[in-house]
Amino acid sequence: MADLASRLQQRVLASFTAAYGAAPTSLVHAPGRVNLIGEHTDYNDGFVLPCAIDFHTLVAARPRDDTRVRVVASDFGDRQDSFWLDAPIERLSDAEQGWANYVRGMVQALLADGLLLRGCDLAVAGNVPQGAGLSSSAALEVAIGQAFKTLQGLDVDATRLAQLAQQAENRFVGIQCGIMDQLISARGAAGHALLIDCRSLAAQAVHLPDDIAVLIAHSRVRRGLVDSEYNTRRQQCEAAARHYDVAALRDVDTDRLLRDRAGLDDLTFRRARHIVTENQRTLDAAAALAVGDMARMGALMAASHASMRDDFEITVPAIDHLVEILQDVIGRDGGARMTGGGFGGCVVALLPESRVEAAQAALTARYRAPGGESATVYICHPSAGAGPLPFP
Ligand code: GAF
Repeated sequence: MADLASRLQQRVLASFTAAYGAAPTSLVHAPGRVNLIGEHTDYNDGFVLPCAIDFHTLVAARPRDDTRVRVVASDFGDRQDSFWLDAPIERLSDAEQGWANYVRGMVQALLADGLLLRGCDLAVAGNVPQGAGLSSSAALEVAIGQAFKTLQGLDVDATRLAQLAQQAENRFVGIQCGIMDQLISARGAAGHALLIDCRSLAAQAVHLPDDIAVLIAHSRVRRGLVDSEYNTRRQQCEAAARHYDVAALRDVDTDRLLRDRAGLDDLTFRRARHIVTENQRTLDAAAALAVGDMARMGALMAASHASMRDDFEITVPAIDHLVEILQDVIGRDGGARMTGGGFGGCVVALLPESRVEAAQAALTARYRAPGGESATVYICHPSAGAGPLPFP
């Protein structure tokens, strides 16, 4: 992993120098994330338990004397974008320069927050797998914010940076995501998951047992429906909150869910049941993990997956199969479930390090995506959130 990080560092520095003919003056990073449990609960003001992973977006930066921002993207064939801080920042077409909208959106959010920005030259490179549901876009937004913060010494804390990154995504890019991905990218803690209360944004670090590996298996199923279905799920949750007459489903407990169900159609009830039970599972999971009770953690992960499959209906058959294979290998020593927005993407497993090889072998033998691909497996380490990197 250290090799991967240093290769990434060399790549971003080389891109910067090739594009601008000078060396950068600072280097920052922001990580991707994997969510251990608590899915679709963030925009219901609920609880999530993600950890930042050791796959990152790096930004090399150098200040300019004017108000221009130039950016080169190493991961997109060194394509460049450029705009001015004192002119309206336009949204570009996704087909042409989709990546640049995350940069533009973050800068726009910083400006809208009243921060005085100076121009700069930026180079971006990342190794967070793209389109896998591991939050490569949140890592990019947070890394851009961190680059301005580091270059200019901006007085903006990690939580505010995450909120501005979420605004960039909601208002500029146009995805109505919750706060989880940006918050864990900004505030992750090495060796820990964070139990985040998405209403107060308070976070409690939960140590992962030392001999437990975090395995991510990418199903290689494209997350095709995720944007439209994501927005539909949000609307269904809002409709359920209106039925229960609460600000958000966070305010409904399991007793009330059943007691005041009358008049709610079956589909909306099942959506609400996922959120209400998932919030409780997330709190229980944080408690189980904290004492190293992996059997309980595994049971909660299994129940979370079943709820996403049957009530929230965001899994697909290939993902369900991937989870079953991992659950077979892991037994009661840990667990597995789909992670992220759904409709493809990745499965996360917590398992004893001694079982990682067996899990990999089982996936190779038993799993094929509908297109015939094998799963891609990443072994991750819970990592620190965004910040400056020592300059080489
Ligand atoms: C996506 C969103 F961006 C998050 O805010 C969260 O809702 C997640 O899906 C589902 O838990 O990653």
